[in-house]
Amino acid sequence: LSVDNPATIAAIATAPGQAAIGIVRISGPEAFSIAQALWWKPDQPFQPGRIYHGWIVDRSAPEATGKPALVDEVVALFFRGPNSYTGEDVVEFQGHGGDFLLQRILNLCFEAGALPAPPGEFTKRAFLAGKMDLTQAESVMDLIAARGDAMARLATANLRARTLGRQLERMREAIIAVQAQIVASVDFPDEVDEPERSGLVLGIRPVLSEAQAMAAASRRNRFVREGLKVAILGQPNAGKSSLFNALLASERAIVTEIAGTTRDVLTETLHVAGVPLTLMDTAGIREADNVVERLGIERTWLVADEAHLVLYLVEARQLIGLAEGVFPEPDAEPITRLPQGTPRLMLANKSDLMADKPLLRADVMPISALTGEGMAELIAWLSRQIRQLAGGEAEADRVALNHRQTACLERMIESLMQAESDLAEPSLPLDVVTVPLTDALRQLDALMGRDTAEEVLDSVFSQFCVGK
Ligand SMILES: Nc1nc2c(ncn2[C@@H]2O[C@H](COP(=O)(O)OP(=O)(O)OP(=O)(O)O)[C@@H](O)[C@H]2O)c(=O)[nH]1
Ligand SMILES: [Mg+2]
Repeated sequence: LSVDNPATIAAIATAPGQAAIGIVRISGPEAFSIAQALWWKPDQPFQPGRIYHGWIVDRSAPEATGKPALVDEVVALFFRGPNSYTGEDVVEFQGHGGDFLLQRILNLCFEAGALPAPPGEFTKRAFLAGKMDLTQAESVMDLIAARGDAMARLATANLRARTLGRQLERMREAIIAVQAQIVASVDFPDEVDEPERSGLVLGIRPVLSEAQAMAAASRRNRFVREGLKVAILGQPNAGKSSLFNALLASERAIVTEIAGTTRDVLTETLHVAGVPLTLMDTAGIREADNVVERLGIERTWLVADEAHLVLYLVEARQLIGLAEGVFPEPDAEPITRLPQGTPRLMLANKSDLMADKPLLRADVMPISALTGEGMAELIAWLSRQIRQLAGGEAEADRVALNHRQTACLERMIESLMQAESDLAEPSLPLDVVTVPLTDALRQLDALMGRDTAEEVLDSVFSQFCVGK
């Protein structure tokens, strides 16, 4: 088996468990004939782009009447390569969604000559067939794994418009242009003058800053992929668990009037502005005698340190008569211990008990976990924080690279910086600079999953008309 003569593969494409529909997918040169072997009408010629309705049969296990055993009633879709997901001939059987049934159809495919598809093999074939670049293949995975709308939107943008791939391609062309000037003058010193080093630096610098901006935007956007942790902190009985429940619209946490109710950290997901927030309810902070409560409070501080955003609750009535910026005795010390760089919002809870004495402080947001007052403002604050963390709305800012892509991009940045500093060293011969530039190109190619040495050469000869 080779790239020219690949195996025909088959796999169950839907998740395990019971469902209305389950799909078995076959891809490869034998896909149509394997489907034929399973089809109830042995001589029905399948037309690509058509949908067929009928039965899958098991010819190895005939019934008493001598007819092949019926396996499942299905809808069958036929795609003739290259007009398919993988670029090969593809057949999809949409049967009833049961594990046993789908496994039985799959086994029939194997008996007819298909091989089990390793994980990701269909998308890998799509990539090898040039249907998508590597970042698009990864976007397919991202889309499937997306936990929120923001990540799904980034993934679909790259899948549809190849936003990332096209940006990387522009960088690649700029590096090749610089590389070509150097290689041409080094290989053909008689025909081509040595290029000005300052001009070469000017060629590299924009790519370097674009790559650095991309890495920075991606670091900022990491939460789009991973979500944001939001910790709810405060004194016992401030109403943290009540707020947690109110935001989730569910009675998830135990709420009582006993101070020290919550001990363990509770976490649940809440979606705000398309981003999954991991909301964390914690044990109220105080000098506790009880060993269990003390352990709980230790966890509160661990949560505070790892949170991206902190909501700190104080009971509104405790703020009566206090000036802006001043908090009651038991809160003052914990507030100073909150992690410095983490954005925080001070909340004055139980505002419903203050009907006649409104708080006039700009540094706290009045809310009531009981009546829902202030919840819209709180959500608005969270969305604002998310927008700020995400940086701008410009297309260049809308990247969230995975680990592999980040590693490639960072190595590429290092190589470009190396090239720049080599160029600044007049005693170094020019061809030394080709080493980091070649490496930068290799990283870019790895990022997109392609191979290029040839193209550098092509570019050298096409740009410079070296003659002969
Ligand atoms: N009136 C009023 N009561 C509230 C409000 N929020 C919470 N409470 C009450 O305050 C008490 C404590 O609420 P909890 O949510 O358990 O407080 P907590 O901060 O989680 O307390 P610990 O888990 O002990 O740290 C309960 O009796 C709640 O019903 C509110 O907005 N208004
Ligand atoms: Mg609680």
